[in-house]
Amino acid sequence: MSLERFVAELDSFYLDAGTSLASAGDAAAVEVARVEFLGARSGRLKGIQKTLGALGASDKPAAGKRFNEVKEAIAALLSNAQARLIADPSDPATDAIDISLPGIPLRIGRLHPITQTIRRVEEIMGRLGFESVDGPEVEDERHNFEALNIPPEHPARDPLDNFYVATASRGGPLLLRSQTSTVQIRVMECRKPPLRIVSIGRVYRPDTADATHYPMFHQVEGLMIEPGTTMAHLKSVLRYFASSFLGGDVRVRFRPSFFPFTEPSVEVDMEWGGRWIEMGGAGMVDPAVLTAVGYDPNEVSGFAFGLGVERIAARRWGVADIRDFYRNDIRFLEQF
Ligand code: FA5
Repeated sequence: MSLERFVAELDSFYLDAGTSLASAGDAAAVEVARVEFLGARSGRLKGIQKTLGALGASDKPAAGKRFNEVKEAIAALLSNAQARLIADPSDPATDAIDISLPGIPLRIGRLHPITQTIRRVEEIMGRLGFESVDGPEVEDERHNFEALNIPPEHPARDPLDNFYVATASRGGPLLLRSQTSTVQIRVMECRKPPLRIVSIGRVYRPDTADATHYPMFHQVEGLMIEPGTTMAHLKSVLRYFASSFLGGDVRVRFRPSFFPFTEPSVEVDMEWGGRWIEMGGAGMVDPAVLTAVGYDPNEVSGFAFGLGVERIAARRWGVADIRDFYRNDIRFLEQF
């Protein structure tokens, strides 16, 4: 056989195979074309390959080169045709994606239980007229201690009991606030009574983590300043809060205590499984604190409280260890 004849056969093969593959409308037609042109046993390309042997030795290199070019070109057209059909999901004859199958359901996200608790506390306190306000997490010593009547020698200011950060050039040392009582001062500094606010946010203490402690936790601070406010108002508000948040049957106990910025002061305990758990501190705002922010203690009085958010959340849902809130185990978090 001559080289010209061999090349002419290859060209007509290329034309026929290309036309068939381009016009194949479904996967079955592509397969028929594949077998006809490229089939390993009796495909047309196989037949042409066999005639290579009949060429003269000097024609073989050029013929072989041309043969390989055509073979590769047709292989490319074949995979294009297959890809084109798979990409067309409206063709039921292909094994393309079945658009009638139900989809994979998306996992619905939800709010973290601590976020849910914060929103619920704000909602309950809002019913009593307490407005929600925010304060900074990086504080100066004035708002975290001094204005709250906590003098420099007080053990609560020990550097080992606080997370001090870089010393500010003008305002003195800065620290991650150890309590939300800072916000009482920030609000009273720029507003006049009457006041009813709650402030919920993160606080930081170098406490060792255990079932009831974490080095970062949240507090709910409440503050009410109005003429004639008494300890009875404090008890009523905390009882209302506890029964709204935890259920009507929850028992609340006030235990005498001491905080430098309240007088008298109490610890607020709630009953849980036959035991009393400390949920927070509270008291009547100390007259020295009122004076320091420019209020007249003869005209107004008020109460303040600070509750641990993780503890009330744990009590509400029966979580035995507050560290579970921060383990990020989806199986735990999914339950809320
Ligand atoms: C205070 O922080 C006061 N500022 C509360 C206060 C506010 C008193 C207003 C008077 C008036 P205490 O340090 O006791 O108080 O903390 C309050 C609550 O925070 C605790 O009862 C507890 O529920 C929670 N708490 C304290 N430390 C941790 C901790 N490491 N992890 C989780 N919760 C904590």
